[in-house]
Amino acid sequence: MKKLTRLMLAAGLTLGIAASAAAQTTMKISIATAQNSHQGIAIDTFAKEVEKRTNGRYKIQTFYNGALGGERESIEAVQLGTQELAFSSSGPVPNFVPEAKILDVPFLFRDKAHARAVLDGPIGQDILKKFESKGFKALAWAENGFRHMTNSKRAVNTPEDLKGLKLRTMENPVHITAYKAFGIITTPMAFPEVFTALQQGTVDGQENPLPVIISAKFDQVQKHLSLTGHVYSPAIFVMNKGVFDKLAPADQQAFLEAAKEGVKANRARVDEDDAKGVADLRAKGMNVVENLDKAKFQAALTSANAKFEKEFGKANLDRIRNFK
Ligand code: EAX
Repeated sequence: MKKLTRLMLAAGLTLGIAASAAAQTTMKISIATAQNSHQGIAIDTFAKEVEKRTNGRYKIQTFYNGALGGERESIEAVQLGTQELAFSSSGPVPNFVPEAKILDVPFLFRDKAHARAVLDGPIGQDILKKFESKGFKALAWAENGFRHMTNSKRAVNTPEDLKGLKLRTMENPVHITAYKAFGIITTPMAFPEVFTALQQGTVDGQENPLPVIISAKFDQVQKHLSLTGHVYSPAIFVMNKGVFDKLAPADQQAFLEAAKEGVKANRARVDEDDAKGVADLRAKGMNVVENLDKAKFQAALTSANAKFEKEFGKANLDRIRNFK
């Protein structure tokens, strides 16, 4: 009898411990940019919403400024399971999920509304599913925004002005193909190294959306900004698939909804930064070239576009271009 009570007590204790451990499950999520950014607000909102929607049973620890590594490393860590979650631009994603590559094609999207509609619609959702066979649960598409060129050498007014500039690029094969077609000397590099590379003159410039240029304070190390808007830069909430699969169905739902809230906050901040970014960066001393003839930049990519049509199929590209 006594033995039985002891056993029951022990079982109860074990259960109790398991329950309190569940009450404190902590997961990590990271970004390469600063907390005060469109990505910081994305993961901060996500963390808050997960906690709220799971009544505090899950706590999301947030890391900024590449504290856990660059974007490629963070996706790798999620795949391996050493980190549960990451928020990253699509830059390094093709190295893990090649099907996502098509979204990085320059001048594919007319504007943010077009890009968001594609990502939230069947095309974007199909690509999210492709992450699953690679060890990820992709929770949602978010964004960086439209990328623009900055450099320390000269004002870029036409595609000819890009020729011979040494620019840092993301570790993304589609971008590299396109930028080479512009005549740019491409130097792929992880984001956490970019500020120093610009400062030391290892590269002349880089390209990123206004929210990244502002939050990374590139105005301190770059004179010229041209609103080329040459490519839309998606971002993504990714989670380790094994970790996601182990969640109770209601908690899985909570994580998915929290990611949606993160996306809303992220997009609102991108809109805000895009609206005030030019004035802000001018005030900080940058020379900004607006109203470029985009058709000229597009025309300079004819050879690259032929490669993209061959790789992705014209029909697939047109399906995105013509999506309403
Ligand atoms: O995600 O690497 C890049 O240029 C990215 O746009 C940046 O890290 C934000």
